[in-house]
Amino acid sequence: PENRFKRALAAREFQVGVFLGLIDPYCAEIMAGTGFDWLMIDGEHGANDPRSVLAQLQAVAPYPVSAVVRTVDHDAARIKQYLDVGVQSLLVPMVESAEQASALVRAMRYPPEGIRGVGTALARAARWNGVEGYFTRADEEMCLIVQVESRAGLAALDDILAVKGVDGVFIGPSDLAASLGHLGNPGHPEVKTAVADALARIVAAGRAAGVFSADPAAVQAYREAGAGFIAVGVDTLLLRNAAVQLAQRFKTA
Ligand code: 3PY
Repeated sequence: PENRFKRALAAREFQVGVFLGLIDPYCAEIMAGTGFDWLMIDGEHGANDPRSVLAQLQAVAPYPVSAVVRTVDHDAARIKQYLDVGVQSLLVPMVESAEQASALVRAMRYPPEGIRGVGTALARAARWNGVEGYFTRADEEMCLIVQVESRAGLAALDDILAVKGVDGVFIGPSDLAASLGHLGNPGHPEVKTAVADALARIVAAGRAAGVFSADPAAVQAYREAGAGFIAVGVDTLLLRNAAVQLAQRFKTA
């Protein structure tokens, strides 16, 4: 099936999203109906696996929202399992070289372009069942977003942007802050300047630029710097903040 997220990024349609860390299809379905353009199912900091990711993909499928899955690492075998359950858009953390980006592009494609193993799992047996030219079509609809979030990643950004098959680059301000010596302070001016500069370089290279920020002023600044897809919150924090506010409102002194 057509990858709506890939098309939206290529068409420069601004995509506002939210991170899902609650590891649950019930929560994912609630978030799918809230108006966000994309949801990031977090397999890096959330304890997801292919089964929990599949359950969330199924939960959000009826809604007009795109699902992006973040992997815990660059492992091609793990990526294969995600693709086999139907994931089409991957966000891969801590990419620091063109070699790493190329290896990810290959992991998402069948031979001869890539190394993806050929199986008869869900993606092929159900979603693409009976579709003419499956192998080529499946490759074409893959969307790879690499995450640059370290000093080394920034230094390699131009090389990474030159890798064919990288649809976009997502800047991780929290890890970048840590790497730049400002652990816990993604709002530090040095970090914000580095993020905005990276976003502008990504756009200048003709790729989609993405970033996370829960600070509305920073979201605006990053949008002005060229970010085409931004995650503006996390379900865990949204739940907690709403619950704390409600409790405080009715708590007797
Ligand atoms: C980061 O900020 O480091 C991320 O990974 C995205 O929030």
